[in-house]
Amino acid sequence: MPAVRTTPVAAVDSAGLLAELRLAGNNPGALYGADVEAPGAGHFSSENPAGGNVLAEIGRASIYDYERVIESAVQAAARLGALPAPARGELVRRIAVRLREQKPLLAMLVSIEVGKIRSEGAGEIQEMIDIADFAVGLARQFGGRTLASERPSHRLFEQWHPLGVVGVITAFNFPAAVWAWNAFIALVCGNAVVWKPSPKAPLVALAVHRIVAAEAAAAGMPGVFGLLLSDEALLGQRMAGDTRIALLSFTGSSAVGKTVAQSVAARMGRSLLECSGNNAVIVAPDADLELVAPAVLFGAVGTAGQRCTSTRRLIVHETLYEPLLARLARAYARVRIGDPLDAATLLGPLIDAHARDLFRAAIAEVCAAGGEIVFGGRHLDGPGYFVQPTLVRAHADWPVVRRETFAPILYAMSYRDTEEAIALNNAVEQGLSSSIFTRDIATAEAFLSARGSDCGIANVNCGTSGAEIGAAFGGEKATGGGREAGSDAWKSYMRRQAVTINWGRELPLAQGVHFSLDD
Ligand code: UN1
Repeated sequence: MPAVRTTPVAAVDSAGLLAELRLAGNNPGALYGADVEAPGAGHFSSENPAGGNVLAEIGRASIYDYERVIESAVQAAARLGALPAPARGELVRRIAVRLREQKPLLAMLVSIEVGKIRSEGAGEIQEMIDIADFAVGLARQFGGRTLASERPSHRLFEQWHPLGVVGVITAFNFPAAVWAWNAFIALVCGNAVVWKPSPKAPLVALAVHRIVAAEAAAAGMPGVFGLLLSDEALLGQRMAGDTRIALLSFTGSSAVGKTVAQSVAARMGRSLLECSGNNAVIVAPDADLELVAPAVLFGAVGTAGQRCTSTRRLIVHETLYEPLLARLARAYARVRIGDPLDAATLLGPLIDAHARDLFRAAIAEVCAAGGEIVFGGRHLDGPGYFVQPTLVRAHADWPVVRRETFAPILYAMSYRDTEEAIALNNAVEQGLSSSIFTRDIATAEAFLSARGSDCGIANVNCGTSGAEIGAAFGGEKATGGGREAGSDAWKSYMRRQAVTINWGRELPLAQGVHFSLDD
């Protein structure tokens, strides 16, 4: 396949973007991994996936940097926890103002560093703003339940306190928003936050960190946001084993998530996991294909298939199987592949050469198993890591269909009855997102019932990806069980305390127990 043309990063730089963020080696002193004066442990590179060129050399945080960042977070957490929650909300409100101002710049940086198309880069920053606004409101709504005590003149209630330091390890695909889900909620809950972003997206992390750290310092709360940049596993492992980190939030593969969970559990810490998905769309016989086609296109091809919520499996009623595949093939053929900064592009690059290799390996494996490619299947010549949007007739049992490949590959299969479709939806290790297209209330309700989808997200007549921040986000089984962002996900970032106050003159015991020296 011919190579795609991309906007040279130098052209963007001459427009002042990178210079304004003091990146791209203009000011090497600004790029050290723990945001300190001197690097301790060498460098690693940030690469532009659309061009394959190096954007910046990043100083790797050392073990000494790690100690300094964690210790200052411990001290900052003590100060922050003493601040009333609405005052913590005020800090997040100020951050949201700055994010609104910087949205175009940050969005473009997301596009340059991880290859999201412009609209999705903007959506990423909007998701940060949305969760910030949510956190500001939440800061005035923390409440514990008051319960009916069985004892006279007793009051029984629950209250919530901050945990201390929350660690957040994020993936490249949502290089800012997923951190914000965790960080802004953790902050209004009264915790300091130490962030270890993906080594594939350090510039986005640095830019975000600059903004939030400046606002925290201006609010008299320096140190509440810590940043550790490294391309080595060591610091993440250290975070997992570090008793000073009360909660460790991890976003990434199920395989790594499992080791993180084990290390954190070994010290009786808490982990919050948001791991792999293998999300399916079920298309019922009465589905409206006018809705299905764009939903599947966005779910499977959007973000180059690199969302944990991306649609990877298409489970179609046998009566609609051929017409839908034909329709999708026509849509796939019209997808513009190329420079994520070009407004006409729908499909940007995969994140790196390794991701492209995994795409190629999955295509080879599905073809060897007997899969039939309906559209795509090929990668484009460099520079950059572009692949075609790919639609394959496949079988639910094949190992390649059962694992998550972070690429725009959609495996299609047909079914006969709703029970079978739901069984196929649930027949994978992962349990993040799912959706069904139907106008039939019984079919929809079967999908939503306890015997329906086993995923953390179950949608009707909209796709698997692109959730709002309002509901709790996360999934079951190998996805890890964590819930982040909206609803009552804040409870993960606090410790609950049950309180009984006896305001009477007697000491009655619960459960009618008598324990007295007098009779
Ligand atoms: C992820 O891919 O890690 O629901 C998060 C969505 C986005 C978040 C995805 N709001 O697709």
